[in-house]
Amino acid sequence: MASCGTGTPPPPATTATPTAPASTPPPTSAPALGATGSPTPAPTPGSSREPTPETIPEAQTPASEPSPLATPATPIPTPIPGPQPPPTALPGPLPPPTPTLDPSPPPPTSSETPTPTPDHPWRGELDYQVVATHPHDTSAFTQGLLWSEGRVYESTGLRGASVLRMVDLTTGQVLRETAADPEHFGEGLALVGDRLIWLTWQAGTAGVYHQDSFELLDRFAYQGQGWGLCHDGDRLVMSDGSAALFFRHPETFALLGSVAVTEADGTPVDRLNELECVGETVWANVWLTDRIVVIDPTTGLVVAEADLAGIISPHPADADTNDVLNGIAYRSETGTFLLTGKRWPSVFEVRFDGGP
Ligand SMILES: [Ca+2]
Repeated sequence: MASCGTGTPPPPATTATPTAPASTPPPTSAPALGATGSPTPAPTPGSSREPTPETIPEAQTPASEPSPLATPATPIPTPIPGPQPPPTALPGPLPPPTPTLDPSPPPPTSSETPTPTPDHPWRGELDYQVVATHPHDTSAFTQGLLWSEGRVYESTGLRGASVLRMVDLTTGQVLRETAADPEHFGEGLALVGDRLIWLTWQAGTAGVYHQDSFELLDRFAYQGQGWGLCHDGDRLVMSDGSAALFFRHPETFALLGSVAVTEADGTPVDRLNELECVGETVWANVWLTDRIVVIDPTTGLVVAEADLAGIISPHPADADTNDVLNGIAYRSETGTFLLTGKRWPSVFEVRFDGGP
């Protein structure tokens, strides 16, 4: 499981790159300045809050492997009136299909508006309490976050600065770290057994690292973009910035299927980002917002949501629109969640009313 573990924590690495722990601000429940739980409207071009492509890559280009919900990048050109080409001969026997490493995902498994089920009834908006505030490296452009065996595992983005880290929660000290290829932009992170799987945004490759040594053990190739990743104990669940979740084999990374994620009224929930598998649900950050959605992966239905707009003040995104809420890790032994954001000064430990 990506989120739980009771074994003995590994000893601190001698090769660790210590990072000065950030000071720990007091827990706060003050409202955020200007933040809302609603999706952030597109920034005004030229404004100081306009995300830059370099630091908000997810908005830069469409996925090379369009998701079932993706919008075509260019409009279909209107045919120009004029002489028509001669009729094309009827096609002959088609060549056998060429197998691909990672075929396009199948269409969403449900074509009807999903409805809450007795197993996953609508839970509404979740209230929460901050039970602890921990330091977070304000240079960490957080893309993936998980908890295992008493440690935080975090992956960060930005080309030339993407790292995979083992971090002490209470001090913020980096206990072990490895860097991505400078050409790679790090993305989501999941744990399968003792192997960490770390996505890249556009490079189509995921690194497989030993949880303790951070030794690079393997690589998986995939098509399309990598955003969030979590392991539900059976399958990997992956996001690509669209309103779809993709399921992959935890050992081979083979694509197993996908599901369209929607609100109760059928509206697609776009921009799914960092993920956390919690029991039979998938929790997801919605990029550029303070909203976390709880998804039933069997139907794609959002069964609950949380508005974290008030968890930090001043809100880092008010100073830099890139610095949004992103990072969910579940501590199964305490039933609490660790939540942070890109270059946020704190990791907030939160308990949601009613439990996970
Ligand atoms: Ca996570």
